[in-house]
Amino acid sequence: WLSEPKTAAIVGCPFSGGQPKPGVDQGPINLVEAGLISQLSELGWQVKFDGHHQFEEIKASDDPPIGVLKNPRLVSRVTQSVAEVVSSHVKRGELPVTLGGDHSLAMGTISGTLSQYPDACVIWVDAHADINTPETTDSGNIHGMPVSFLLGLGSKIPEFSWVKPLLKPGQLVYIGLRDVDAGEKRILRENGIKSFSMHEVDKYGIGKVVEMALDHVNPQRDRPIHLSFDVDALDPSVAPSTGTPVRGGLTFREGHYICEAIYETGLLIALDLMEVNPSLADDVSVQQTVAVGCSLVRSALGEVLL
Ligand code: B3U
Ligand code: MN
Ligand code: MN
Repeated sequence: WLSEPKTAAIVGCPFSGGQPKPGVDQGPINLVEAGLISQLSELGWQVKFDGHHQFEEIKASDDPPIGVLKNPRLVSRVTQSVAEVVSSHVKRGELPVTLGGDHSLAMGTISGTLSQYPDACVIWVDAHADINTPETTDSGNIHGMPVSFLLGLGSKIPEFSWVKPLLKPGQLVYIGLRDVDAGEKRILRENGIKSFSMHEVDKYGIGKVVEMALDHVNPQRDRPIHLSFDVDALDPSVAPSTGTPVRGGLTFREGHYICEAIYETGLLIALDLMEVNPSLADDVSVQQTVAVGCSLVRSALGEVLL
C-alpha cells in the first residue's frame, strides 16, 4: 500500500468547528513546532509538509444550526476538503498523518482512506465513541458524531450528502471508551460494533486487547488500517490539554503500545492524532501533551524502544 521510499504526508488541520472550545485549532501548529517533522525524518521517513491546511471561512451568521447541529456547513466543507487531501495521499502510496483539530475531521480522513481502500479497517482510540446521530446528540457538537455519519446512521442532512456510508460496522473497533452517552450505547449494541472499553483494558491488559481488536476487524491481517487516535483516550494525567478529559484513561505506555502494535502489523496506511488543545491547562501540561502527541505519532511510524 505504501510506496518506496516510505513517505509520510503531514496534514495539519487547524480546525475547531466541531466543538465549542477555542484553541484546538492550535494543536497541529504546536505539534509541528515541537519538531514532529524532523523526528519522523530521523525514523527514516520522507516527510512531506507544505504548511497547514488552509480552510475557507464561513461567517457564523451564514452558518446557523441545522436542527441541533452546530457549524454544520463549515464542518461539512472542511471535512470534505480534508477527505480529498487524504484520498490523494493514500492514492499515491503516502501515509497521511492528519493532525487535529477536533475529531469531526475524521469524517474527512476516514472518507478519504475508504475512497481508495473500501475494505480498510478503522481502529478508533478515544474516551468517547463519537457516534451520536443528529437525533441522539445532546451537545450538537459534530466532533461527537463523525462515526455515525461514516456508517450512514441517523437522519440524512443534505449539507453532508458528500459523506458516503463507506464504513460497515464490522470494519470498526474501539479502544479506550469510558464516556459513552446512553443513545450511543444503544447504537453500538444495535449495530454490533465491537468496543474495548477501559474495563476490558483492565481485565485483559492492553496487549490482549489490541490482539482481540485486530482479530475482529482484520482476522487475516491482510486489510489496511486507519488509526484514528483521540488524545483524550489517554488519562488526563498523561494528556491534560484536551477539550473533554475523562479520568480513568490509558496510561502513557498503553497508548504507545497501541501505536507500536499497529505499526508492527505493517498495515497502517493512515493516522489521525486529534484533540490536542494547547490553550487548555498550564504551560507544563501543554508541553507534556504536545510531547506525548509527537511520541504517539513516532510510535505509530515505527519508533521502537530497543
Ligand atoms: N458524547 C458527547 C461528549 C463528547 C464526544 N466527544 C467528545 N466529547 N470529545 C457529545 O458531545 O457527543
Ligand atoms: Mn474523539
Ligand atoms: Mn474523545
